[in-house]
Amino acid sequence: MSYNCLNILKWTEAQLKYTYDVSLQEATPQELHEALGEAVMMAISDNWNRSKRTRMHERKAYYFSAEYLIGRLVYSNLYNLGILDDMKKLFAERGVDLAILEDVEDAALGNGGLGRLAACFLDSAATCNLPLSGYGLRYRFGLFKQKFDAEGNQCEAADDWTKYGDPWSYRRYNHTVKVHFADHDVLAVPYDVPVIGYGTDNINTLRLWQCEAVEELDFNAFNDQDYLRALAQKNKAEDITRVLYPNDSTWEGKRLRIKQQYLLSSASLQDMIRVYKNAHGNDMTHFADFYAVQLNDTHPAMSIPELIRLLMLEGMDFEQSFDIAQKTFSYTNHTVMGEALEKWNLDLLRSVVPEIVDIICRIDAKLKSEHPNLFIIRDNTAHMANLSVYVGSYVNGVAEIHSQILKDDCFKEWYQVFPERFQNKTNGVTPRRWIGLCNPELSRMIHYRVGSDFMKDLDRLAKLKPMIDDDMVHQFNTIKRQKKEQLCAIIAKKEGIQLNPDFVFDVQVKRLHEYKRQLMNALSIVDIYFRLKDGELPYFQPTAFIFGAKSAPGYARAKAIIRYINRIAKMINNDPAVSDKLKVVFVQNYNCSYAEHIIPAADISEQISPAGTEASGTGNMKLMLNGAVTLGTMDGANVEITKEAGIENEYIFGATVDQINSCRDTYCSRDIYNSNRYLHRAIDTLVDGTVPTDDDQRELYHALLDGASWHRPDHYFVLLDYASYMDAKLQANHDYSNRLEFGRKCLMNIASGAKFSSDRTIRQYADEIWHIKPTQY
Ligand code: 26Q
Repeated sequence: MSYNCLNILKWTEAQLKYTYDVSLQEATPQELHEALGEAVMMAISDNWNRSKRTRMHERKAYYFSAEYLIGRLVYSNLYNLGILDDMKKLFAERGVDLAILEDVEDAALGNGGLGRLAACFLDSAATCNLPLSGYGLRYRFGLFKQKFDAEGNQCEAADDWTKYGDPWSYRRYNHTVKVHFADHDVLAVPYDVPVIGYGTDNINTLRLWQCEAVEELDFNAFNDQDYLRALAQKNKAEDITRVLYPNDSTWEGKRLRIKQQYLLSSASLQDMIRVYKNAHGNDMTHFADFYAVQLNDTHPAMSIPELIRLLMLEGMDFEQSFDIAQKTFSYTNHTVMGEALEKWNLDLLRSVVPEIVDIICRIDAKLKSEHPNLFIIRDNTAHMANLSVYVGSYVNGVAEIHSQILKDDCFKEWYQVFPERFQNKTNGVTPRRWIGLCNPELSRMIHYRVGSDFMKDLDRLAKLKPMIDDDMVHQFNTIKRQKKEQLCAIIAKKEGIQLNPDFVFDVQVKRLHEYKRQLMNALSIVDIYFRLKDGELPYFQPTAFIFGAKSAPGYARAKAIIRYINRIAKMINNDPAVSDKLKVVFVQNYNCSYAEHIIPAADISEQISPAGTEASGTGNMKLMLNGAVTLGTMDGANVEITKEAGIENEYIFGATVDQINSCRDTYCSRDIYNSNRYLHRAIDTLVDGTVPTDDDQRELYHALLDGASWHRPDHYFVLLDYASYMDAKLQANHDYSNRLEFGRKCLMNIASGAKFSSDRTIRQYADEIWHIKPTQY
């Protein structure tokens, strides 16, 4: 079925009239967004309902995730419906530029990679007609909004993303469930978000739970004290889904976090059991025949004991319930770093969800009786990753190298006992948002060459390879230049900094973390700056270094790195001696929508974590697909990107996993500091007053050279990799001067990007883990 754009336009106008009493031309961006959203929701309702009904009796998969970083939905929904251009035209004819919707806020119900991956997976499953539903949490406040103050500090503001409403979800109060905690019962109310497939009538569902109090306020029935108590109860319930935890790489053992996780787990499973009974009756023994559940890291791992508990309430015994749970669940690991692994103190856990602790203890006892060398509980602490490996069908890493490290290292003992459970599923990104939507100019160029709808079949990209010639390179370079101009306008408006589109755009956009080594990038820029001033780099191609990153609000070192980069940016941007060679900009509030502008404009993609630390990375894939070359280490998906595109088309540097492991014990960063005068000079700017220095920056300096109580010196090997990093960086810069050759490398990246479509990833999950098939319409 195709959609009638004129109807959608008419409904939008009607909504605007009766809700806000404004015309299309008078509407604010937020009003227009509300009205257009409601009109689209009406237009898709038949298809959405049909998709649900068709699936009733099929085997299905469910994605359980505490985060969905879905970003702005209005453009991607119109895009996937195939009506974005037509709607733009219709609005333009009436004097309204749909670009005003750029002012609409992102739905940032996630921190970074893991949350965005969940969103890409939903898009791909819907597009591939796969019966996959998402369950998550509807946080009142998403990831904080970021600004920088005059000193370059990150300042956080609440992200009140539903302030003007949320046209993309329906509240389904009739499917509300009760969730029990030690201190109170609460209601979980579902909000359904349609997940619109591209080039298909299929529409899947993302169901997000919002927590509410059980008791409705009854003004007459209460005396004053009861009234206040009831209000306090209401707040206490609503607190549970009040805010997304802004940590993305360190685990925090907070009580409220347990409540979030249990709410997600229990509500989703109760909902699944209701659906199961509707379709298959009250005999729960076939639950695992119809449902597969994927745990997005261990955040929803309490689902495992919760399903066992719920099945036992249905009359099954522990062994039977365990068996069903084991068949139902699979677990995706997203990190190898110890500090990110969830470990709950049992007393804390018991004080919130006592029934769950009893079941975890039974599971642990069973494990220890079968495999005395393995454990879930140790030192009165429950290790959620171990629980997820034991009571699951499969466990997977998110890139080849990461999955190998899981087997060799993190889960070594587990791999010996359960080798058949371990799999790899290399991440991917949805080409709809990350090429089609954000780079229509490039999409047109590709479409013209490879024909058909490559958006649905990214394998067609490979057809470009034999066609790459000077003509295509010129065309690509022209498009890249256009995307840079567009980004320059946005950065000028948002940051007040004018960049030159003739510069090389060198981009590092991702969460801020020491392991991602934004500091190494910054040091190299300071180094280049000094060398330029000394006249040592006569052939340096003018470069704009662009950063985008949020730090966890409590992560002092990460915040110090942001401040340092902002200060070197200020120094460099204000120095007329380098103004025609160097610019540095750290954009504020990097998010999905900002990414959609930055990524298509990038020439160089910085993916510079020490080998063995970045599980996969997905920004690297988005940048590759938009024709940036990777300046990176042999880490995460960089390894596979390099394999696909050819090492001659990337800039690979640094120690490998094996090299890092074999030098770990003897590594001395200070020796390198003393022997590399360039690096020495750059590092000194952390403390010598070249830029305003503070205690936290002095602490960064000492962390690199002396270590701290909790880490050895230079825990992430900045100094170890520095020289080869600088070589690779200058080589890429030099190569840029041959625009034909450089453009050819960029095109080789695009032409080699097919593997990194999340369509490929999700089909592998469907085939090799969930055992589900596309729905036939
Ligand atoms: C845990 C407990 C308490 C509060 C927060 C958290 C928490 C939240 C989010 C811990 C970790 C995360 C997110 C992790 C993440 O985004 N990992 C990234 O996942 C990507 C998708 O697989 C990979 O590409 C990245 O390499 C990986 O860092």
